[in-house]
Amino acid sequence: ARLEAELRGAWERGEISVNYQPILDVANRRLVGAEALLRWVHPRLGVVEPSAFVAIAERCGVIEELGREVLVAACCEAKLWLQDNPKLFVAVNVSPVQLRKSNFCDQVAEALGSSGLPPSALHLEITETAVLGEEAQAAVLVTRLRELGVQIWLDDFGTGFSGLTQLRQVPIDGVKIDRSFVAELPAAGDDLALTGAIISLAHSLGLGVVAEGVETEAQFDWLRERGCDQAQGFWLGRPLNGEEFSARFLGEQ
Ligand code: G
Ligand code: G
Ligand code: MN
Ligand code: NA
Repeated sequence: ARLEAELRGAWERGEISVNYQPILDVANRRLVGAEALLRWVHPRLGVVEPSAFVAIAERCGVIEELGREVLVAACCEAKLWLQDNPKLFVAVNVSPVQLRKSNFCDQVAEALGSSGLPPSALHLEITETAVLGEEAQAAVLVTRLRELGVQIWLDDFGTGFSGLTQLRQVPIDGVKIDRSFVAELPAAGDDLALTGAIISLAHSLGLGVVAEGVETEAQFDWLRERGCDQAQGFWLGRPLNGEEFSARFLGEQ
């Protein structure tokens, strides 16, 4: 309850910021975009991971405000990148709680409008579990969002026990393979077969594939051989604040 109280107003107090983790093209290792990730530096506890506070923010409703702030901040940051590399995108995580709000589409349009970011440079990451069992409603919302020109990617793919065929009625642009699958690569076993199957099936449906949590060169090589499109992970680059990200990745290619 204390953490919950402290979470209210944490953004306004400047304790929460947005970091950016690079996403690279697997074939040539060039930067294609970045995922926006929250970071809370708590005055007493130090860094609190999003895995520890996003759930609290969802429970107490703070996620709505926080989600809007992240969207605007990420769009403004990405707008700066485009001066240097007009093809980059920013990927923003969207909580199921945000998705269920009737004004979410308007929030996205507002963030695009106020930042001047071209819609095609914004990818929204929605989780598999947010869609599961609600495919029809999800399809309507995703269609509206895509009409704005943004891309929709399914995050944490593989953890929700859905099949891609089950999700076919939701018009997404691609899937992000959950890092728990990537962690098992390239050792032989079920995950090996599963990850390869996800890539093949996604491609056969015309979807893009991003592998998350790439921590070793061997994992990266395996993914490249399988034709995975994009990858992110500590081996390729850690999340950085906006300034560090620009210094490290822009103006170099
Ligand atoms: O950085 P970390 O591994 O702790 O992130 C854990 C989770 O927090 C991830 O599932 C990630 O999607 C989520 N997360 C990070 N930033 C955001 C955000 O801006 N909004 C939402 N809804 N989730 C986020
Ligand atoms: O669920 P989501 O994909 O949004 O989660 C992203 C989270 O994964 C971020 O919190 C980020 O810090 C974390 N992450 C990114 N790369 C790696 C990695 O290579 N290994 C591990 N363990 N976590 C990672
Ligand atoms: Mn994500
Ligand atoms: Na994920």
